[in-house]
Amino acid sequence: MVDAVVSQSDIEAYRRDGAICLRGAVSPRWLAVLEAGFEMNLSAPGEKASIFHADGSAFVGVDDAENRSRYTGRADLSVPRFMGEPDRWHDIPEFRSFLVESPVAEIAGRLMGAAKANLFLQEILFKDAGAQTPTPWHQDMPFFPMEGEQTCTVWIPLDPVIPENGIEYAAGSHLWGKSYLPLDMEDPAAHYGTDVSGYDRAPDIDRMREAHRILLWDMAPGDIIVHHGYALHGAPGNTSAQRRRTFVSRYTGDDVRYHGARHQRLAPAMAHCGLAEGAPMDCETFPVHWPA
Ligand SMILES: O=C(O)CCC(=O)C(=O)O
Repeated sequence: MVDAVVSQSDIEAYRRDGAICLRGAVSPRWLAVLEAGFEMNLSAPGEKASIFHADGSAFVGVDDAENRSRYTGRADLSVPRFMGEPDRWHDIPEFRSFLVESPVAEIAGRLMGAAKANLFLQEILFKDAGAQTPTPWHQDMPFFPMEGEQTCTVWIPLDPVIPENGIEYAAGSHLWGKSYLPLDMEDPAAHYGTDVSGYDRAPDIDRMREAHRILLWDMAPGDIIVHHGYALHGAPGNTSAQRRRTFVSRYTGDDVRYHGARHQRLAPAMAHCGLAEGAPMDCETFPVHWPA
């Protein structure tokens, strides 16, 4: 990572657009560490992995009892797939050392304008060449059992990113004052949770692209994106000939409070954090990674 971390103009661009691409933010040394961890994760998916095959069949990790019955496919790691898995930093040392020792949490904290950054979630997202599963337009916050403004995701691709395998943002959407219904990524006709009050339906950005400033960056390994928890974003299926491996870490700042009660699906997975409704995020499950 670079020493300067983030400049004042980076902070201003992040505040204005809700997403920023920082060039060359991860050093070759840290990239090699992440690559080693990623290969370990890919070759041995854990019990929380979700795997979607190009033919539409899917496999969800064994601990997901609620959803297991909805899927007919089995994991076949030899065919194009979209795979995600959360929180392997607990058992993959390379992920842990990157999160704890690199300036990634500091970058998040400074962009959020926070005095601290708690790691909320670490994930890998792997889109094989030809894996057609899109990520529909969404905000992250409605999926998460918390409230507040200082939340962000650091999106770190380990492969070149081009429009055919990239991620895009509606600039400024984090300032619209909206919270969009968290659609089920695997079945966008459904949605997570039973309490839909307070949510709007997300606008169909793809049908009105000219009405928005869409942010979409070509990226080289080492470049990263940081996006706000309320930034509206989506990613098409990977129609390119190259796979796209992305390491993702998500952070909360000072103003975020735990609110598990309104989440029917995600909160139970986080219930072990032991936080009371309305509590600050500080706990073993969401450790403060910056300042160290
Ligand atoms: O990488 C992708 O395809 C989607 C990522 C995303 O939506 C996120 O990290 O919040």
